Amino acid sequence: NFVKARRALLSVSDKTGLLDLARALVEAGVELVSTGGTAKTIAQAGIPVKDVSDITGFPEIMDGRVKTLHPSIHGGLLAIRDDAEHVAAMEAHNIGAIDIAIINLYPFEEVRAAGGDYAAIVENIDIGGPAMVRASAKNHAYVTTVTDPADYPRLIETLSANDGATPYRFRQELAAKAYARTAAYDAAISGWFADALELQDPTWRAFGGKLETVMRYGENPHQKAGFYVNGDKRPGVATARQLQGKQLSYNNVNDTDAAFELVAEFDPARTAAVAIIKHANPCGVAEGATLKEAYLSALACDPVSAFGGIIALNGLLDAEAAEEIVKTFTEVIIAPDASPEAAAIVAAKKNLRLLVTGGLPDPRATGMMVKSVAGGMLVQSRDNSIVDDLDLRVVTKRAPSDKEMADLAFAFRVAKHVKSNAIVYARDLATVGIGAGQMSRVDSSRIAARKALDAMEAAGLGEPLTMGSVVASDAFFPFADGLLAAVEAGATAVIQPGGSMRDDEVIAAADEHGIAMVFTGTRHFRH
Ligand code: 93A
Repeated sequence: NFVKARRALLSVSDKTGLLDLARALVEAGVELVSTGGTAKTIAQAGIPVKDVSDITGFPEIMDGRVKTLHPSIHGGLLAIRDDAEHVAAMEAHNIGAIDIAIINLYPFEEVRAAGGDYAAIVENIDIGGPAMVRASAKNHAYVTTVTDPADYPRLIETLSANDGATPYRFRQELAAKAYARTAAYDAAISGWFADALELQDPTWRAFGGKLETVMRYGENPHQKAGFYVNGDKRPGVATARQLQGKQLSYNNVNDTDAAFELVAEFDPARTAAVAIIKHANPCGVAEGATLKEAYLSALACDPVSAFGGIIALNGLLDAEAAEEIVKTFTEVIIAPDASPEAAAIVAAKKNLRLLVTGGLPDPRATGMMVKSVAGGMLVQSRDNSIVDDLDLRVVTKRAPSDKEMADLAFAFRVAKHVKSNAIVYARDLATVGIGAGQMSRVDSSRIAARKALDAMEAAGLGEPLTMGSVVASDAFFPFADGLLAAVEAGATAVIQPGGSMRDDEVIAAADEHGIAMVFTGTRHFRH
């Protein structure tokens, strides 16, 4: 169960905490063996350390590509200590057992994220490190494998509490973590290759990610959760800088992602736009001449649901917008940037999280999306279709007016980000009613219209904002009833993919009511 540590191998790219650890190991009577740069760092601090070359009798060659890939090292890591043949082999070849392996890998993910060139990224694919990690973790019956500097204090405490030995359970846990690390590492490499070669089907990549944050809990307090990042450096929730506020929760990250991906559909060179998200669905989205104007229009769509929402802006958060936003209880604000005045206004709300991303992601960008199911996961390319690129076809007698057309495009852009079945009413480039996530399309229609009535009452208006609105549907209307519900709510134009068996009936119903209808040919299911 307990294995006394006599010799440790240290080979680390991230030298964080290295010297404290090295000192503690020496104090615990452990002999240190180390690779070039690591050995140098340790020796310079006056701590006794042997070079791997002294052990292997072989110099580090090929710019370090081959330094620990040697039987003296791998034999020392893999030998079964109470197997007579293994022991005989160790003696015959003068191999000394290695009891602790302290290894962290070439910073492949960091170099990739920093936008290193192809050759630099390839050079940062570590071979010897993962080989040692996997070897020592396999031999966890005897060897302790530490791949994360965050575990150094625990190692030191464990050694000192057990008279320089480690217990089996400790080695087992660290072995599990070691394989999680090498798996994530290789997943990052395959993901980089697939991206670099623009290979969009899942054949070319394994899915993993590096555990970035352990969260307090998951979707509910009794669930465990973590945030894994895959090294993709596009602006977004994973790469954002948090300027203030509490740690993001699992739900915060999910909703913030939904908010920012939605608002990124609005080119800031063309318009200011704001999205308010609750439970991963928008409860208000609007364009405006300014972000303040856009925010107020978005808020008017469903001010009740906006309470405790997540707000994304497609431009620099300015003081005027910030002043309005802080009037309503908000969980998170995410924007490409924030002015110092705006940041100061937000600072008055201590818990409000403010994230800046440095830019907007490209909605046309390729990428892969993952969803887990019992026993596995589903992977698909991102929905990077945007309404500007679609071949819009007028199918009714009446064509939409320019104003209707602008609202239709706006509504379809939003509908892409609403859980199916999605119905979005819009007027004057703002949502006025959103129906999300219903099992029947007509129910989503009814809910969206009902929301518009609520907003009317809240604003003390005489008629619902759906009067004279347009409506978008994420998928075709299977029957005329969904369209008739929209007519009843006061919509004058419709945008939908088309392609139903009963398109003719739906078009006839639209013509009968003087509705203008546009087919996009593209569906935006989102579940
Ligand atoms: O180039 S490698 O793939 N070949 C090796 O034999 C090897 N041995 C250790 N990379 C190798 N390493 C890695 O070197 C370790 O995983 C660690 O990240 C790094 C430590 O190098 P240094 O001690 O010279 O800073």
